[in-house]
Amino acid sequence: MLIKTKKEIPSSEITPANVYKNRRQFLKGSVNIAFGAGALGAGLISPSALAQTAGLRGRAPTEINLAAKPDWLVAKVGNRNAPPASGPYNTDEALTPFQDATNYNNFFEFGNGKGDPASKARDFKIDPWSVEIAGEVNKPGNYTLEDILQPHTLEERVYRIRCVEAFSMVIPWIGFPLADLISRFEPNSNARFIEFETLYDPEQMPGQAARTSSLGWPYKEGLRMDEAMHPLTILAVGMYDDILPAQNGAPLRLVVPWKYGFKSIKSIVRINFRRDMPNTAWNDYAANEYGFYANVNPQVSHPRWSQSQERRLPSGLFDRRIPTQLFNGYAEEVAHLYQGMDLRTYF
Ligand SMILES: Nc1nc2c(c(=O)[nH]1)N[C@H]1C(S)=C(S)[C@@H](COP(=O)(O)O)O[C@H]1N2
Ligand SMILES: [Mo]
Repeated sequence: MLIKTKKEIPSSEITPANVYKNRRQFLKGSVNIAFGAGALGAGLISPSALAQTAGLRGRAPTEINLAAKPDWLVAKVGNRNAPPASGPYNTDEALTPFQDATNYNNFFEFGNGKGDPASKARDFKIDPWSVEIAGEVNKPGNYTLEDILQPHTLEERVYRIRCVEAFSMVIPWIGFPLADLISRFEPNSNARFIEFETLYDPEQMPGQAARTSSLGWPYKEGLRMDEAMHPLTILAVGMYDDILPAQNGAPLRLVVPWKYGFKSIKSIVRINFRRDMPNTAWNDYAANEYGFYANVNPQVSHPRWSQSQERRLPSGLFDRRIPTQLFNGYAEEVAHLYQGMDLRTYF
């Protein structure tokens, strides 16, 4: 179990600047691997293998990518509840170092390379930010981020995240149950699904303007209502004791730990309650490869690679491969949601 402290990390424990810079060079020179193209071949040497920050959350505050950090949001993230010690809401597996979690990202709005989000989202603007609540609800409208977050008490959730490309991390998110937000806006009895949308802003998000991009924008995701109401499903506004960096989905993202990472949509601007199952970005792109459910399942291969193992970051000189667990290790909590469903058909 990691001991959680709120004290300042001594500067001696922060990654030395030269190591940090070397790593940036390294990432810049790395080959871009598009989503799905050779999932297991993507073995970058982890920055932290060089920096050896294992077990530390330490970093300089300036490393966070954002045009500005709203004071009220920083204060709110700092005032969260103490986390429950362990159990499904908090794995005690070693955290992925901050450096890896923020420099090896999928956020195709900022480019196809794993290092693109970190380098191209430096000045991402999250202030002002608003979220539209739409569809089958009693209280639709445009709400400021402050209105959205105001009644919710934040807590830490240390979850595994497993990408469909077969890498995984352990990340300490800060957020609140999506269920609490849903009940506030009072969905009516027609609401059977929820659809989420990411910001569309090609001026800030070069991947949306690029002709090389094959995804449709805005990025969309969706959940069945019972999945959305499950207590493991959270909206996150922070990670590693701070607000979210741009590359991880600032200022507000979904985290659904038992599903492949692409369900955990970043930088949300719209939440739409629907009668019918929504289209989703990756399913529209390749329906035979990326399903709506996308539950982590070692038995159901992606058409182009096995899902039986995963590469746990940080990887050092050699990849650390571990077996993938059904529902990413959350089967006890969520398997009942899919009772009677053929998980091969509804992948
Ligand atoms: N809007 C948006 N959300 C997104 C993505 C994306 O490209 N755009 N990538 C997804 C994928 S494939 C993964 S694995 C996770 C990665 O989250 P992380 O970078 O915080 O680890 O974000 C998901 N959310
Ligand atoms: Mo992913």
